[in-house]
Amino acid sequence: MKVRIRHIGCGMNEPDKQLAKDFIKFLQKHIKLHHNVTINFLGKKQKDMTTGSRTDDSVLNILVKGRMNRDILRTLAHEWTHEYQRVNLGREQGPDIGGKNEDEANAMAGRLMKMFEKEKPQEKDKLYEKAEKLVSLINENNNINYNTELLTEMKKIGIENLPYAYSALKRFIDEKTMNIHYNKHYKGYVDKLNKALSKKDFGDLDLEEIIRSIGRFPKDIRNNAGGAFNHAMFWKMLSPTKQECKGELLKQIKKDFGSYKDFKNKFEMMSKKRFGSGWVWLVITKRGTLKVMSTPNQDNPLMNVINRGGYPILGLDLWEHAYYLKYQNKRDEYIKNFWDVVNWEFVDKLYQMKKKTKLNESLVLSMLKTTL
Ligand code: MN3
Repeated sequence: MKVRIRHIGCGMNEPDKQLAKDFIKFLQKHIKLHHNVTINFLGKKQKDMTTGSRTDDSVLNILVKGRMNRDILRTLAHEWTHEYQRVNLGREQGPDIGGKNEDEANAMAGRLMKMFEKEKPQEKDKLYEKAEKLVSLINENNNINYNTELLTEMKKIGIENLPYAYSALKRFIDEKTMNIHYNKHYKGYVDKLNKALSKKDFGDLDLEEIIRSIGRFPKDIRNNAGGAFNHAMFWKMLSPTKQECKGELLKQIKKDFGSYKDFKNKFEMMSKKRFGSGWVWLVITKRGTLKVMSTPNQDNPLMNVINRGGYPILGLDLWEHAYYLKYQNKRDEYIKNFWDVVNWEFVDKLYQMKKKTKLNESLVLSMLKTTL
């Protein structure tokens, strides 16, 4: 593996260049890439970038302009993590739940900076030098009114885009409900989660890691992290075009439930039995088998407070906010129509991926296990 470094009008002096080189060595030690990358330290931002960007042919662009500091290295660590996700983990096309790639890169970058500071305490002063300066540089470059929040912005949990129009799932749910569900309810969970996370330093975690370790968080984080994660999954589990369940997944369903019809019946029965608000899930267990289960409120089978959970690969929102405008009290009908919009292609991909990785291990956590 080779790293090619280019300095393009970035005004880095020799000590800065050395620091950057040391940092790249450090990155390679902890997040090993096996392919060649080019790192451009730029004096001027390119289009589509704020402080960093990346191309699919492994070129990382990092905005420097005059000074080397913590935020610049953090940006580099962030883009480097994305390279790892794309090439080593093959995540580019893969299912990316809850903005996982982005959240994970943010969390990783934060962690890597702390580790680097521990390894190189003599560089600490330099790293923190004039962090505000970068912000003002970006301001004049962009003509966007950034404020100092930019520095903490990177730690936030992101919002998942809706992969279709609000009206695209009409057979299942109407445009108005979809709009309110996505913009008011889902975004509300993410906003409240970020607000709650900012009150105390819980460490740099991505959303999935928060879910997996939810027991150590207060109740409001449990509700809002659950709401953020469940809905981020849910949007991806729905498809505007009707799909069939097939392949490996169908085989496993037949094996664990007897037949596809038996699985559907079980899923519908569990949905109807859920009293009040909650979710019903198809879950892959630690043993690699499939099962149907239901969770109350915004809990998720992946939460470490849930008994005999697992990784959910399909879920249905049973809150009234998901269906009431269209179905009112006819929740059974809403459950029935769900089958018309299941994105089986996505569910199958998720199943394949989770079958291969150890269920109770976050990829990034396991990468850094020795240092945590
Ligand atoms: Mn909902």
